[in-house]
Amino acid sequence: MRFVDILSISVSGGRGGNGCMSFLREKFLPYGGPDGGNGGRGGDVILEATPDLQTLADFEHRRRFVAGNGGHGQGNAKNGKSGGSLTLKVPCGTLVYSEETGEGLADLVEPGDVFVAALGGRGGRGNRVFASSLRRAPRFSEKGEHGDDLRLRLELKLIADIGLVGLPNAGKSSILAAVSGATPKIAEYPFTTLSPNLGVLFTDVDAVVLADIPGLIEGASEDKGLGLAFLRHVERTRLLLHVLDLASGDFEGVKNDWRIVREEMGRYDAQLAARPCAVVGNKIDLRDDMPDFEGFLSRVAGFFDSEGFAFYAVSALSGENMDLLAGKIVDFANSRPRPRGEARLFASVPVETEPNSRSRGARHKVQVVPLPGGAFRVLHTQMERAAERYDMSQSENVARFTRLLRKHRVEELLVAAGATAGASVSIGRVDFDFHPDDIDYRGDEE
Ligand SMILES: Nc1nc2c(ncn2[C@@H]2O[C@H](COP(=O)(O)OP(=O)(O)OP(=O)(O)O)[C@@H](O)[C@H]2O)c(=O)[nH]1
Ligand SMILES: [Mg+2]
Repeated sequence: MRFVDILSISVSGGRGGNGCMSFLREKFLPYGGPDGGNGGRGGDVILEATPDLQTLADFEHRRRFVAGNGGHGQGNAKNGKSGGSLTLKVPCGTLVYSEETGEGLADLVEPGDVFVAALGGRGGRGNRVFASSLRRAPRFSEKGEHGDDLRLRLELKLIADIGLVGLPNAGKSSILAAVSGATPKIAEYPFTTLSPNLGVLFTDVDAVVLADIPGLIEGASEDKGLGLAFLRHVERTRLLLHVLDLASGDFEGVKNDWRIVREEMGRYDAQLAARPCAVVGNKIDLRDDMPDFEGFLSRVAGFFDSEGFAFYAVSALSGENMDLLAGKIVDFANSRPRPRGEARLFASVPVETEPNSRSRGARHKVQVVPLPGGAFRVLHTQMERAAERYDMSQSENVARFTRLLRKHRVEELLVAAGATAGASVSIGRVDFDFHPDDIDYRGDEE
């Protein structure tokens, strides 16, 4: 399967069902009370992190997700069914951004982390709800609301404890295979690894996750080789293992290899270059091909010692010193357990507290915005929602809505903004013609 780590999707909550206007009709009971039920709530679109996925590739073929609509209310006080919610599984480490604003909305790190990406619309209320001792026969009901509708950018930053970095062909994938159960592709040519591999090393305390990424080369920051983008998958590790190929037996060459990778990492992110790092000199099984292997190895070890980095000489192929390396990895991971949740770049929103995308940026002050062509838009969250909810084919709803406009002095504001009779005015998703004062006002209160 292709490795995909950035893409956009669109999500829509289901529509709320319409409320019903109905009156009880029974033989011998000609004037029964209002009995219209409520519409059901629209379903939500939810993102949930799972350890079973390591890529966003599943989203490549389907980008649009719509949850189920709520059922309409019916007579006989029957409420509509709630719409079905849709849960989309994403890999652990998925960041969610609003495509429109760029705002970070959630960072799903731990298995089971969830984020309500799009809330379903509220169901409309049936006329039964509006009955009171003063208003015995309400002849109106509400329509269901639209669900949230938004575009999201998903970006995966894998969650791993330890990251393997180095030049192509150094043996990163071989080391991953030797210390964990992973079976990455290993071959004698550079750029064998084209997308990150994760491997797990089980310890008494916990499982340590290692990430093996494609090799970096000089100029990776200018997009040479596979570029630096894959470094995002070691960004959240606590320790880097920098793998060096010792096969050349050339001290200056090894130092140069080290420098290249350090510099490229520094260009990606200075923080990454400052991350705790241990150096692994690999392929020491080839010592017989080198004239003064011991002298070479002690120079390399001395260099890293003076630089302040732990150094381990190993052979992923023969297994020499691999137990030692695995032991060091485990010690490190146990002494510095992964801070749960703290790896998050920003808070993820748990499902029980509504993310309430609607209250996010709610507009409480009425604004009238002139549009080209003599039209106007009224911005005000409560009125926008009412415009959507009120079924204007029912005259009592028209009266209710008119009262709301009066309460917020919309007519005056429109006139002040230059609106003349017949101007087109939009509130939320609904358009009206502006006819000042032509709707008769019956004084009963909400
Ligand atoms: N002799 C010897 N060869 C090794 C050792 N470790 C790895 N190799 C070989 O080196 C080559 C590269 O190994 P990989 O593990 O694919 O290297 P990599 O760093 O993952 O390479 P890229 O994915 O291309 O960045 C393969 O042919 C391995 O068999 C070792 O300890 N000794
Ligand atoms: Mg590899």
